[in-house]
Amino acid sequence: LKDATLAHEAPPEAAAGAAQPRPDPDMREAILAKLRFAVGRDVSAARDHDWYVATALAVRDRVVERWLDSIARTGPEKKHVYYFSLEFLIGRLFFDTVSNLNIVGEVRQALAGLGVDLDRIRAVEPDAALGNGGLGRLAACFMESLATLDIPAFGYGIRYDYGLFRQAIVDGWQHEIPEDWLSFGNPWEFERPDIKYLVRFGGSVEMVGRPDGTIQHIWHSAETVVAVAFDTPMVGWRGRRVNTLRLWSARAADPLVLEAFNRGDHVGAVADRMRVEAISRVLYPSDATPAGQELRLRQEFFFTSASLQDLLRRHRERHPDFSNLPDHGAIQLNDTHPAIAVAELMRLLVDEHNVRWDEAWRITTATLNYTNHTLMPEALETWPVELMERVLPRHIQIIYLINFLHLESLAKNGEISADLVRQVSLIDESHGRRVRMGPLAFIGSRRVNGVSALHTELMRKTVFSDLHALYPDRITNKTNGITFRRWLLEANPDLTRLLVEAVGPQVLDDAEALSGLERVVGDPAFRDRFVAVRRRNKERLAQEIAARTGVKVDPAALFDVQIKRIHEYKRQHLNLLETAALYAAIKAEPNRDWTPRVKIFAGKAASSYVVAKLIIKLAYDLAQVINNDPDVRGRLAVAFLPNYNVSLAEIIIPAADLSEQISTAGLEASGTGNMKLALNGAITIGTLDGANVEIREQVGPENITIFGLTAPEALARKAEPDHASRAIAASPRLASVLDAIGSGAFSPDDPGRFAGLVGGLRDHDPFLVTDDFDAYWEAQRGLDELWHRPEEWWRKSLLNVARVGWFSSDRTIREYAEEIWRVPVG
Ligand code: GPU
Repeated sequence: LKDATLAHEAPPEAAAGAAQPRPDPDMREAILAKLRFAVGRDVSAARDHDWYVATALAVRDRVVERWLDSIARTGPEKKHVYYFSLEFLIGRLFFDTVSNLNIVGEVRQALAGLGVDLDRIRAVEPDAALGNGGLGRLAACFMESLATLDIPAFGYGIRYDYGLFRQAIVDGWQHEIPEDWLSFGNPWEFERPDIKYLVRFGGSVEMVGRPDGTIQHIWHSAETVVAVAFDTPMVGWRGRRVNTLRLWSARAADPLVLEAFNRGDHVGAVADRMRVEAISRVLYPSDATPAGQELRLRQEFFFTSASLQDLLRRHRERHPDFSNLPDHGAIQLNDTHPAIAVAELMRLLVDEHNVRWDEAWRITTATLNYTNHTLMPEALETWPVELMERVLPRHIQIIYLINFLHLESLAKNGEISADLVRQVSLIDESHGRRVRMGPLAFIGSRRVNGVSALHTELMRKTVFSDLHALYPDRITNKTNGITFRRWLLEANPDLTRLLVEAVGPQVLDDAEALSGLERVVGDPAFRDRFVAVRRRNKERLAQEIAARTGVKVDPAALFDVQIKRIHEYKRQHLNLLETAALYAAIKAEPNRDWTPRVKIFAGKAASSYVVAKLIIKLAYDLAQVINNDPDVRGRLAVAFLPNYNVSLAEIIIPAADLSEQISTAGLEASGTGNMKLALNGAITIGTLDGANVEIREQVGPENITIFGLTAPEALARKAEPDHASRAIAASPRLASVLDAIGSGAFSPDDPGRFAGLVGGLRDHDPFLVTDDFDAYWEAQRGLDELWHRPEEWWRKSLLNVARVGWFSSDRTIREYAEEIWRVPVG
């Protein structure tokens, strides 16, 4: 068992019974050879980036061996999982790969022998930020767990030239800078020029009668785009299996042909080419709010069609027909972004492969599955019928037919009211005619899942209640999870080493083994070491804060962390109101024994989301006043860290004492940052929302701070028209903090800056910030007191680490495998 633990990272004395890595001359030679012959640099001239690429390529060779071996070992006969997702928020791959292959020590030593520091060169790698937030990161965690569990799988998505924008904060305002992540090349991807498919758009549909009386539909498309495959190996823990992430890039169909078409119009020909290649140019930066633009629909169809063609081709190479497709493949639709798969799979089977409609429907609904990630009505995707007719004329026909048959089957099962038709029809007639992608995905799928227990229950009771009544077995819950390899072993190696020592190396393979920690929570020596590890992590974060913002913070203070996309429903502004109120309270009673706190925020706002950008500005303005006020120095500081991404999360999470999960109950489908923070020892302050509910069940109610309205209470409260004014009238503290912010106390350069934000809270407050304010304030003060009893605080913190093993994405994927995909788990 070579490198059985993280021993390769540890000094020899810390390695609990594990063998030390042998110095490996091969790795050194491999790196040198790559530097010379692949990078084209001499050792004397090599810079960090050259070393990074050379090392990545040397490591990649090891990956490729296992990759080819995985493919050979599996064979195309075995059932495959196909994870369709418009987003894969991967982050960096170099250290993840080295760590999962268990060669950290080997690589570190080889580089050290060449005078190169592993940690310096790993920081050179740009994040692969092909996603916005939780949904995209979940897809990345799932790819890792699929490989870890030895499940043959493909991830399918888009190879965006530009990932999620880089966030710069200029005077408190967010600016978006293009994320040109491929500009220095990408050593992890393999272009596959031979794996390409034609994806068509527009035009018209001709109907031709066949001799047997059926009708054939011939789609005369107006535009053809080529989808070219780029494959990235996805390495599982201990390199057990390597799966493929296949991302499609859009290319114009033969540019020469195009040019001939546009004879004499060189500029027009190039412009057409730009329009085609725009499909894979950039990730839409909105999180949970549909962009609604034609380019987005083109992206969705582009990758869905290419992926379906790819897997159908592979099936046909082995089988005479598609009748057994569901036995050989299970497709998971990550939200409705690939929901057009329902119509496209039907089209491919019926129009291109001459499968009978009923048989095609049986195959489709036995192969597809759909994960829902939000209940917020404004976030549910719909497409104008008129747009779909223009972009996908054949698909709209298929959707109409699916809808007709669906409504007809209801009629057969009893009387059907106009009301029920309105509820379950795939066409929404209420705001112009629109195709509802959620119901389309629901009807076309074998299983439909939510991402936490509460979310799934609300799916059954709210958005999908009518469809649930018709198909009571279809909805199932699969509570989200996170990969412990990235979020514990890689992000927090010191804590990992301590855990291995305390509970044994099996914790590296089995997250539930963390429960062994229960035995040592009362051991003061262990606790001191735990606190010392956290202290080092906090020092590192303090350095990062100083480097990024200039704010100096004390690592001994309570690090209070809210890191996630900026959204009104996530309520960063509730946290900011509490910050301003705490500032006022400290100034009013400067001699009290206040718990020193650092309020740490990070997150991006969608570029068009004006209120979210104003919330960032509010954090910044509060920081300016608070951090420069000597009256509160050492007791309260505020930092907004720019450009939150996976790599920054890896630094913040191991250093967080308090995890803010304060969404309006009923609105956060799950949350996954909540799991990462608890795993690293943060105590959660949160509402009974999403997976917080299950975190409470796992860690015990005494080890989490829950406050505020529950989901049913929130729903009822929102319906009371004067709820906000009553909440404000009942809370002098809230009233005064709203007055201060609203009148410009924190924005003297523009006193009216936050008047609209505060006015919105006074008038509507749809996210119940005012209603939950007092409960939140009280909960925070309870935590202040707890911080003064460190023994109790660290006991709770440790129990969080001990009890969150269930949130491993290995558990989640095992559940998908058993119940939804019906594939064996290795
Ligand atoms: N989520 Br819909 C996104 O990140 N983007 C989206 O477009 C939609 C949902 C998130 C949920 O907000 C979060 O609660 C959940 O944990 C995550 O998906 C993964 O399921």
